[in-house]
Amino acid sequence: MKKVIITGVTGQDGSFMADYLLKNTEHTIVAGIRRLSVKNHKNISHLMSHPRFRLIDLDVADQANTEEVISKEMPDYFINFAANSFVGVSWTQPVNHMQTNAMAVLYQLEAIRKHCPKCRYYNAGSSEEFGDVVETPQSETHPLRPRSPYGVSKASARHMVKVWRESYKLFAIQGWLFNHEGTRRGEEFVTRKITKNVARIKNEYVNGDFKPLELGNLDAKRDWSDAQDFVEGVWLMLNQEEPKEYVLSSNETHTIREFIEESFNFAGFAKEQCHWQGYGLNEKYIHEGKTLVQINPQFYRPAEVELLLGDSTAARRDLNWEPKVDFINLVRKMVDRDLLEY
Ligand code: F7E
Repeated sequence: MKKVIITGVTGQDGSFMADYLLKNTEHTIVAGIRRLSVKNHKNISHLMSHPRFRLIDLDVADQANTEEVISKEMPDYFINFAANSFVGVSWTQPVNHMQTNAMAVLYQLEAIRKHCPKCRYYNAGSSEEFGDVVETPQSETHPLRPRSPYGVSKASARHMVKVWRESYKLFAIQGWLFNHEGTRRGEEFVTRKITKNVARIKNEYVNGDFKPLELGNLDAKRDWSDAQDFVEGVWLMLNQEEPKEYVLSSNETHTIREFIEESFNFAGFAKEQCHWQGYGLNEKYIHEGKTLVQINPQFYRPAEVELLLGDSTAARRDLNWEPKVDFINLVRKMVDRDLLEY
């Protein structure tokens, strides 16, 4: 029986990883949690009484705390999902993003190097590191060209992981995960914002009085998958013989506009009965004369990653991994849950 420290366990990826490992392995999960006066344990409440799951205080931005936890726990695996993961806010909190997403990785690598160099380490990397892409699709060989402070923080963490792996022979890796979503996705990310608002509008529509969903750039293209498929890919990556990094992606790309159309469609606003009207800031999505979606320029970003399309051929071949949920079933799953919970 081995010990796995997971950070960011109250978030989408950390909680799905804990579920996956408790179900598929005999390992003990030590969940590093940042102390908050108001707890955010919704995604892990079902795990609290599990005999192989326990919480510890761990603030990844605190070097002393990180070293103390790693030296005391001596984990076999350390999976770092703690991050400031919202790209949109990284322009207003760039220092915080560098501290949480990059410096924290340095603290972890140093503590592992000093106290438990046999520990297998994973840091959450991102397709945002590719930024303004020069090749499509993007595979492991695509250059790092970040477009946001968030992208910079993840790219710098990647360089550190590589240098620590090569200098100290650590099993330290950082996969490139394209967008991954699901029913535990934070409500500020575009997919969940859409499915939550579709559920709200569906319920309010009957009274005829509802506020339209407000969004920014509808033309950005993303490669979306199910987060539950990705935690399996991360675990496979961590258990190879040699430490090698892979892209995880669906290998399909869709616009925000398509996500909107499919979401409303599942909620009963048939695509054939809706239409787009106007251009730019005046563009609207209309159903029977009523505006379902409109643009609010506040949701545009100072610099946008316009197109992401992954090529996960290598992971599919070497790790025998492939995503089980495709785009349309991901949308359906998220809309169904939000309609049920509204
Ligand atoms: O934006 C556009 C926005 O915030 C997707 C994170 O998990 O994946 C995620 O980063 C797109 C962008 O995710 C709104 O401009 C339009 O083009 O859902 P998002 P993201 O920035 O792609 C990567 C792989 C990560 O690593 C990140 O941690 O949607 N968009 N209107 C909007 N986005 C938001 N959030 N809100 C809008 O109203």
